[in-house]
Amino acid sequence: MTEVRTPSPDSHPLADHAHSGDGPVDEFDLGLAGAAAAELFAERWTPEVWLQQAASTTPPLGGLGWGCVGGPTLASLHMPVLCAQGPWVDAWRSASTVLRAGRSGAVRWQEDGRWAFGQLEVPVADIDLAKTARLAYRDVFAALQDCGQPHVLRLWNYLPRINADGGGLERYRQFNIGRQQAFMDVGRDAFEGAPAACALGTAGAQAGGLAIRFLAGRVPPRPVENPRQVSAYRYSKAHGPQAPTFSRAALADAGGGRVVLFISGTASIVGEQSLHPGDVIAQTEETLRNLQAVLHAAMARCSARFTLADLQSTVYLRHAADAPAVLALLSKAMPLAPAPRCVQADICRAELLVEIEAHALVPGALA
Ligand code: 3EB
Repeated sequence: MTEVRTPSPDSHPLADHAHSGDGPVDEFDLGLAGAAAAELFAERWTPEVWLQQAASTTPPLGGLGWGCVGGPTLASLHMPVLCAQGPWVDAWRSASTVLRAGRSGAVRWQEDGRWAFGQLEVPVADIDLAKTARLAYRDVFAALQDCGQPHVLRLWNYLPRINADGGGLERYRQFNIGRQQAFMDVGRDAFEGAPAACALGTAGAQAGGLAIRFLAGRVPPRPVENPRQVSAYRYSKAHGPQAPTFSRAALADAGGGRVVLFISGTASIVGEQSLHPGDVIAQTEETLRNLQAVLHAAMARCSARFTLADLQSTVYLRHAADAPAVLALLSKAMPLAPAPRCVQADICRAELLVEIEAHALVPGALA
């Protein structure tokens, strides 16, 4: 019988918020059967359940904490929660035998031999966000190498005052310059084959720095594009000197005869143009058409059948006051889906009022 060692909160490497140098790498043998290790699971937890699970003999790989403080292994995201469920954690876990934790520059990560979750938060100055983004992504790519799970399945980006001017250029556009450059620096796909992602703005005194989260794995995911939209990495210069680096969605084998679909932030964009300025309801309806189009594109690439009811979704709203109307529309449009979660955030184009992202785990196999 293998001895079970549970990380104690203060000795856990992720408890160390220092950003300098590479930290120690600890291994926690959790003494479970190995066969299930390849399976990936997503769970939506209350902050209390997160704390229990993180201290258990089967801790999650990591998670995104919304409006909550989840203890030493979870850095919360600084956005007001607008849904009735209140603060929550999107946890990612497997049934693995071993979790290994480490630090690569500013990134703290955990991996289980098949999947990895990483997080970083770095301070952001008023100018030169491109450089900040490039350096942050250098650490993300170092982490992917160090943790042995080199392929990104999904990236989440949060930055303060995303629509503000950053010295002659909108800060989101500066971020795009640094992000794309960082992909090129290490020879990663910055166009076709880019990871699924989102990029949102945080506001107010709690805005924090540039926060990045990622889920990675041993096997490259299969990118999916939306035929209603120009691929974001092919946007014209009208949307900034360097294009955003993300695919509309990504598909991966989740083990156990299931596939996982990660849908990037999706908004009221057709072609490459924002539609329905000033009308949050029409924007939400257009976004639903885009989500449906992504599901159809994904189904062409695997045997899984996806519907809107399969989606665990997160809704970002520029204006908190829009939450009741948008959530009511969504519960009508996808009545059988798990209740969407919702936070206040700035969307990366000033005219966009709503953005929806989602993941789904359903039976099937990659085609
Ligand atoms: C769009 O379709 C809306 O910059 O990583 C959605 C998802 C958006 C990801 C990103 C931006 C990003 O262009 C914005």
